[in-house]
Amino acid sequence: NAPLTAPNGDVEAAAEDRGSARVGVIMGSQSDWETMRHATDMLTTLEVSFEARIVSAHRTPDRLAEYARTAVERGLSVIIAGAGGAAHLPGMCAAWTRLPVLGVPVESKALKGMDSLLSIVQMPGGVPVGTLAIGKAGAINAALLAASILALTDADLAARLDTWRALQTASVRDEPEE
Ligand code: RP5
Repeated sequence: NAPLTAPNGDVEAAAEDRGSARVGVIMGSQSDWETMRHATDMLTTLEVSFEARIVSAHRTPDRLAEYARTAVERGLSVIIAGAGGAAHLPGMCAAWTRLPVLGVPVESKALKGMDSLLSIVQMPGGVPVGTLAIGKAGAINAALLAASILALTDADLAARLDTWRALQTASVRDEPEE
């Protein structure tokens, strides 16, 4: 599958490409896109097809239920969910689907993302959300983890992931530069 990208950062544009996406990237608000675009950038780099949508657990609860309940039948394999503050999105998404859900705590203004992190990570036993770091690093790693999951059954993607990791390793200098 060709990667489905949001070339101009337009979440809705990416959403229009729904159909062949393997990873669903959802976020609670347009304001989360600045963080979550790092996940979609990495998916694009690894040539993993995705869709990006705004789905709020609080403001659009019916949209969330519809999205998560139909995720399997629409062909998604992994969902990456980013939210900030009272970040119920990943947990509520996980309640509606058996797909692996990777949660990205978006950095909030008031509490710097600690609220987001604790909201996402402290799921009760029985409804797992794989929780990543706060902010950009978490978004990047969510994409890499999604790719690792898909690579278990996709040799071409596994090779691309190995190459990306090797390039990262090769880019690290032996000594610091002045
Ligand atoms: C959460 O509230 C969103 O995930 C976002 O991180 C936060 C703030 O949303 P906005 O007020 O910017 O729309 O639901």
